[in-house]
Amino acid sequence: MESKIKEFMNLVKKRDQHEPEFLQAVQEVAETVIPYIASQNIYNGKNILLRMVEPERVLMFRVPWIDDNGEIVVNRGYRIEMNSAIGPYKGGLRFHPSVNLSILKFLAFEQVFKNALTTLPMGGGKGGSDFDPKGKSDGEIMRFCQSFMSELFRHIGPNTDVPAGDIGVGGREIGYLFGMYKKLRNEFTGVLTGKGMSWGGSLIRPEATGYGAVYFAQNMLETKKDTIEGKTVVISGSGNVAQYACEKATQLGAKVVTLSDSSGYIYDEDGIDAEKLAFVMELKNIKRGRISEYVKKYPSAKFFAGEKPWGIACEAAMPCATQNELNGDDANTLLKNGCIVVSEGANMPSTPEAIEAFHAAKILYAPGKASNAGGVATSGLEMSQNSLRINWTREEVDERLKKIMSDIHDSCIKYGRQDDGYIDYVRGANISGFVKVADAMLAQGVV
Ligand code: NDP
Ligand code: 2IT
Repeated sequence: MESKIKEFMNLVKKRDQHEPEFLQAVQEVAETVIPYIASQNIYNGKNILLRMVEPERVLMFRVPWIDDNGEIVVNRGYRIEMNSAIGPYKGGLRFHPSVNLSILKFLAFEQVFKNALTTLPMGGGKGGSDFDPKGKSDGEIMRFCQSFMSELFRHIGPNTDVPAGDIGVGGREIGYLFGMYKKLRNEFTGVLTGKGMSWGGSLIRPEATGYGAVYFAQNMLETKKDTIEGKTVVISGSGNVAQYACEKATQLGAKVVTLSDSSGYIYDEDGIDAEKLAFVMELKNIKRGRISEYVKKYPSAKFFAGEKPWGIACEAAMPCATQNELNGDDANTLLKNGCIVVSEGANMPSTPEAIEAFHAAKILYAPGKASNAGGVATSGLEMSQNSLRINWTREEVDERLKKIMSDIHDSCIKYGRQDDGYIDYVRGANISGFVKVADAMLAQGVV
């Protein structure tokens, strides 16, 4: 089996040797899915995984725009249309200076499995730009989004490819992107998700990723007849996912003690309650400030510049910032300090060494493609509401979200339970997502 996996990875490495994040994401899937394929006659010998690692289409384009000083700036735009076997391409847009082909291909690849897990009919895609939104004026953000969409509009559509937000892309950016799409196409359709409530958005979509990751942690803890109530939670990030993970964990009786950004983390021993979180939301979403400012408002909290929060003792950890933000040493520190559950809000935040440590210690560990699927699932619910031209209530969407997270948890158990009862959620999520997409690909022939 080892040699089969190696042989497969060598093929991928030969083509994509300069894409480390993509290779990392593929390696994890290959290790779990190739042994499964070998045990199933219907998938064996069909090169399905080889077809899955090749995007159906990669779009790369120039995004020229004019900054507030009148200078012409040129960024690079991308959309990876990875797999449409079970539905239109679906996945977010990331605006961050680190964005490149490797990062977007890893995200698009993970998205294919994640979207399949949601039980909704969505294929996988991802896109974005190396544009850095930090320090830009509203006008600059708008002009950039308009230029980006003036190329992307010809490739997307409600039945073709439906982008949404990710790092650096929230409600404001989706608004500017939607406005330009509507103008160019002269069509009001559900082409993007994460829209505002008065123009086709869904209640609970802003909350969905963070809420879903906490619901998933609850589902995992239930297998041990435990709950999140009373637990100390360490969260990284302070953006969309981190904020709503903090909100839901607190509502369910946990104590969240950290948040972070790329400059460092804050530790609030007393817990980040609803009032403090409201301050963070205004600071990050409206004033677009830095998390370090938290300690000016709440002086009993501490700010640790340039550090990550994984050294703080906790029972639950939720990495909600970015890929590879939690390494093997961090994982060992968390374990030493008594962490028993890790629910990833970000995509691929734990390195392979960290995952190995969690598995060796047999703690509850959920990979992002399972535990953060609530965001895209609720995007799927937004698409349904747009097609039906109706709006569901907050309670209705939240109930559906909870049910989807619990169904994802069930599918992880179905394919991830080991002989000793331990649930390998990585294996469970990868095989379950694979089966759904592979069956559709087999039915549709070699295309
Ligand atoms: P936001 O842009 O709202 O927030 C991102 C947060 O992560 C910020 O606090 C940011 O800090 C921090 N961060 C970003 N890049 C880095 C970095 N290189 N090093 C350290 N910190 C960093 O994004 P989201 O909250 O939407 O996304 C967070 C994660 O969740 C991503 O991995 C995303 O792919 C994933 N995700 C998002 C979903 C969604 O619906 N939005 C759905 C599923 C997954 P700073 O401000 O300093 O950059
Ligand atoms: O990584 C993700 O799942 C997202 N950024 C959300 C994608 C979406 O289409 O809602």
